[in-house]
Amino acid sequence: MKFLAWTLALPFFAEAAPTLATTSEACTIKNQRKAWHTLTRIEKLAYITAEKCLMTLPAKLGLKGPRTRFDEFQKVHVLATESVHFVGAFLPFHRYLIYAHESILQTECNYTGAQPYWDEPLDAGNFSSSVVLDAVTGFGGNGAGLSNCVNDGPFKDYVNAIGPFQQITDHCIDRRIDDCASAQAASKDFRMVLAMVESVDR
Ligand SMILES: [Cu+2]
Repeated sequence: MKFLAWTLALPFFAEAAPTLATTSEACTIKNQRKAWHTLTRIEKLAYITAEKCLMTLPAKLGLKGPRTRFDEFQKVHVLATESVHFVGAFLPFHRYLIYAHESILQTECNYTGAQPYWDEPLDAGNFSSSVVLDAVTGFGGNGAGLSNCVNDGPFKDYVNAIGPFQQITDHCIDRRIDDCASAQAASKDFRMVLAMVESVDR
């Protein structure tokens, strides 16, 4: 959905900055982002390995709280939350954060793939059984117990230093899936939201 919304905005940027067209060059390196369910097992494991690398690299931005490079992304998001949510900067900020995350996986963790994404409409109403949440070739399953700690998969033992919200506390990665709510990831809902965005832009 974000990709499509950004694509819709491109003509407006092109009008405001016509010099962009004269500076563009043909791509020499492909960085094609693919849906998780289309990746091979090797590609999935390569991404998970890179993400775990990020969780072992020491923080370097000097922010209060983060111990690892992974933590730093979460901290930057926490610090920016009040400024970038529910405003026009929402999509550009999050796209930039994802781009930075992808770039650091590649430059600091030897990841040679692109940032994968979750094709959510495929799993609408059924997130809990998505291949994205596989315990071996995914991100682990639903959380359990009162704390909703994820207790399987590659990230089950990570001690998260950032959050909840503005707090700095050590805690597990938690997850609580609501399959009823996930039904709103259906294609028809995406199309409805895009139609709303289009109508506002005009
Ligand atoms: Cu956000």
